Amino acid sequence: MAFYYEEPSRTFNEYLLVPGHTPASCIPTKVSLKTPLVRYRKGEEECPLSLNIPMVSAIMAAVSDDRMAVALATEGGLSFIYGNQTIEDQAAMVSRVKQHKAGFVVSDATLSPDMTLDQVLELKEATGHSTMPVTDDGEPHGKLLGVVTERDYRLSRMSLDAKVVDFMTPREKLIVAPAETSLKEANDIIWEHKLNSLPLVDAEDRLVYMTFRKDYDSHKDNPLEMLDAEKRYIVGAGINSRDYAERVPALVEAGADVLCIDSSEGFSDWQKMTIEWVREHYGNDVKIGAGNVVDREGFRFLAEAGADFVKVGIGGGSICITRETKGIGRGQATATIEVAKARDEYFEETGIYVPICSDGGIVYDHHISLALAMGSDFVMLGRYFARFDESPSSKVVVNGTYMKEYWGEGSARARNWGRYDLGGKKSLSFEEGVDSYVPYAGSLKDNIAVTLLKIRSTMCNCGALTIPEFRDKAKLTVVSSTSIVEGGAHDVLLKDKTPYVSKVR
Ligand code: RVP
Repeated sequence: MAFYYEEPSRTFNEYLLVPGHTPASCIPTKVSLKTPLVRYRKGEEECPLSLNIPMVSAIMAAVSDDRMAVALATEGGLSFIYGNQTIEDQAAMVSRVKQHKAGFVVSDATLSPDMTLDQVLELKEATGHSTMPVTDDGEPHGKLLGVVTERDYRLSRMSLDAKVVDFMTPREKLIVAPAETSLKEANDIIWEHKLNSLPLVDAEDRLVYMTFRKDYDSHKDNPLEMLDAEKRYIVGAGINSRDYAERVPALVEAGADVLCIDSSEGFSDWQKMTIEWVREHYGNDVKIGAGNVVDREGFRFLAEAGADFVKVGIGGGSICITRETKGIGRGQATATIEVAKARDEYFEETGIYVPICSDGGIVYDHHISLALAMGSDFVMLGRYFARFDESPSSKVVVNGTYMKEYWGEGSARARNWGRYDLGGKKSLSFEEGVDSYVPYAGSLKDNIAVTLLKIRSTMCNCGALTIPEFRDKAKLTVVSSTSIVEGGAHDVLLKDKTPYVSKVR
């Protein structure tokens, strides 16, 4: 006979935190959001790889490319570069992230001399960069021919067909420095000559890095940056359980710091075989997460197989229709709570702590706090990050409002069927995700600052300065559907939803 769970499976929206005592010492600026990313012997050793904020971006083509990875690592989180692309393209993205040393930029807006002003403007719009190096082949490490900034063109006076070579500031007028220049020295040169940028070149005059005045300042502004021992950004990458023998070596070679098997349902022999292959070829040097699971058994299976972390969640993603199409899944809150218990039980038995990640279904910022209180070590978000400038998807206008495109990896658009099947040969397939728009929200930096402040404030309301303390002290309550209504603005007419108003004297 089938097994029935006694309790209904619940979502984050059905819970609230009941505040505890807040000591005077407990203020948001003192809260640490540091959290382990990979397995370790808790109490005996330091976790070999931790996040400085408990947020990672989803393994999705609409979310995590190299630009997102740099932006998120700057804030203390991590991106998993999407795996639904050729091995070469994915490895190239990883390698571009690793070429970004903090403050040293490999330009993703490099021009060639025969490009037109129109193309320059397009690239400026797409990347948000207004200073663009010009190289002989248009590649980031080509021979340096000049630089274009907004000061080099006047839109009112120039044709859009004007060629870069005719209006750039040419190489002979540029101040450059050798590739070995330190960030401090580069910054001194920038200040001394009142520059906005300084190209660093090798002995053959090939461009190696760009350094910017604003980046030196921002480096000081980003104390949580996720950097490796060589001051390069930390980055993750998604893999699948089919081509790992080719993909993993390419990603490791490109410098990926951590991998994650990307599958909608991870309680399978395919995942075990993938982890075993990695252990056989790399021992514990290559970190690999697995998932997704929604119960104790699924967690134990992957933890025993050697996963470095385990992702939790089936069917909760905003673009996900797996529950509708296949009838599998579990409320995200219930799944997180049960898997967190399984993680603690596994730790009690073995001394090994395997972090868990609640993946999908975060709608409001406070859902992140709830997930952490329920025992999640960090959360994975797709929709949240897709809304920002840094996501790879297009910005469009829908009914007069700016939106960004956001599509599921199981949608017809992504055709990432490998993420959804069980490893056998596939001829037929069906969609488990949709293609959609999400409201454009501006820059990652501005948004994440507010989100993190909310999490820190909530933690202080519960008297906690660290995530483990928060988990210990949190008191969670299930809310009735009537009290959910009470939780939002109610019984008032919202001004921004009330367009036609006339004044009465
Ligand atoms: P959300 O943050 O709610 O947008 O959810 C993102 C998560 O949804 C991803 O990390 C992944 O687990 C899941 N996903 C991605 N594509 C699809 C799909 O097409 N069904 N689901």
